[in-house]
Amino acid sequence: MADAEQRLIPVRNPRTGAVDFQLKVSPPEEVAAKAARLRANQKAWAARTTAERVAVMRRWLEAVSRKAQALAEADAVDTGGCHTSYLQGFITMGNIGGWIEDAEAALDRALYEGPSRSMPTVEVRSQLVPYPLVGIISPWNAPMMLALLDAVPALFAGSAVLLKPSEVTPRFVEPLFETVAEVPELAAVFDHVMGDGRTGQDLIANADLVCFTGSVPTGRKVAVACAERLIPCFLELGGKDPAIVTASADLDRAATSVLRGAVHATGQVCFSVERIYVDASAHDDFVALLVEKAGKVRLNSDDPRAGHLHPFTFAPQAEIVASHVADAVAKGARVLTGGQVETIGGGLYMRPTVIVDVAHDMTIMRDETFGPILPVMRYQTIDEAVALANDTAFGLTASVIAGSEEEALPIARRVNAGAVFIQDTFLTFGKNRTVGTHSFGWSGLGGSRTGPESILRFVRRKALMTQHGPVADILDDHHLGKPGQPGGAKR
Ligand code: TXE
Repeated sequence: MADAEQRLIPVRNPRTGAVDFQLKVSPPEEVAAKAARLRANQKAWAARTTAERVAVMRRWLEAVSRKAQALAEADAVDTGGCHTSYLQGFITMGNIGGWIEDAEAALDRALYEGPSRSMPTVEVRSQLVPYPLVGIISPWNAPMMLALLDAVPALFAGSAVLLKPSEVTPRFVEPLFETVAEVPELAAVFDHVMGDGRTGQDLIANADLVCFTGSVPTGRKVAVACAERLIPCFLELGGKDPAIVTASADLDRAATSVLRGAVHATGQVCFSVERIYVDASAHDDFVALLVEKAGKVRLNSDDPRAGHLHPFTFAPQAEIVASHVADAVAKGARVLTGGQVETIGGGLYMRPTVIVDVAHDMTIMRDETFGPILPVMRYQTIDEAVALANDTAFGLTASVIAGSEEEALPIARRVNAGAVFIQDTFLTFGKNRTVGTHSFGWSGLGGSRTGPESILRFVRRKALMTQHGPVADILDDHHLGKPGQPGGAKR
């Protein structure tokens, strides 16, 4: 296709507000051609043993470690200089390195070889067959991490991967795929296409399985498109994650933890704390501590590596956050600190925003805000706290901070969320390859993206079944087995 015909998407720099990047959209025929290339190459990738794939990924890990700095810099330009951006090199290395250690065992544990328990003369052998082409549609927050979270286990499982990153944060893609190009066996099965939702739909039209991270409305469209094709999709959507602080909690510790959990990455994290419920007797002291600590948080407007909060990565997000604050104020809430979108050097910033006198008829307590907001609401009883925490369409994570783990655990067990953090917030990274979780409500759909399950999502389990006994005769009344025997017909 001639350059003149190529669709371009202007990309805004979150720190300056200037358009300093033009994204070249992959036309549908390019998406189809890349998908066909990956699909053809995937056969050889799947035919390798897991140990052989691990050896290839080890070389990729070395390439990533040589480029860790450039990857972090690109991710930081994309996001506006998020703390997590500067850790991207290490996070990616941890992701690849972790699966190097765990992939073989996780896949082996899914295999069965032995007699059938219901038909003892039948021997069963399982075989894991990777989905040929996994399509990944990723969002603008933590752009590199969320692009690779699903891609890496899919590659270890033996799938090929075609990634479509968010059109808002495309700069990390070039250095990332330079590392991929250093490992030809990997480049044969891992590629990317660029564009917006249209390209996302083109990707779905070519994939055998889709992993999506992003908003609920777009997640619905992705699910519908996958349903039309009858291919599996795994959705990681938003959250409105609650934190409960009980009367006996160490309030200083609680305020420190809740503040970080709510404002890290300017609150642009799916598992950010977005609602805080505090026992009425501790409410005022807790709020005072929160305001004091929030006042010490600095913007990184002067230097992306200094300060704590970066600008909004996606300019429209600032409007969403401001509208939630305005709705709360209009309904009687009070903003104690922050609350204003500040334009500094072209970037849009907001300081930690502590809001009290909030209620559940306010948008800020119902919809994902995705900003540095700390709406605090008092409760009278633990039953009320649990009811408020569960009064949501979402259920990604939650936190309970009490006087002791013994006090917090029974509360945590009653909260509807895929992971509940006890005596702290923001512990999602602790799950990684250790434990799988299922999101509640609108926060997700499909198997877990953490724990051993996360790699098993990319394989179909096939059974090879050998009959070692006599074959059943249709003319025999008991050909389905004798009543009461294993496998026997029930009368
Ligand atoms: O999401 P979108 P965005 C929430 C957060 C934020 C909102 C919007 O509240 O304000 O989502 O963020 C691609 N078919 N979260 O704009 O629109 C799009 O190109 C196929 C929660 O990032 O969902 C991008 O690559 N694909 C969250 C990806 O979908 C389509 C993470 C995500 O875009 C498409 C980020 C379509 N019709 C935002 N339309 C979390 N859970 O972490 C768009 N896309």
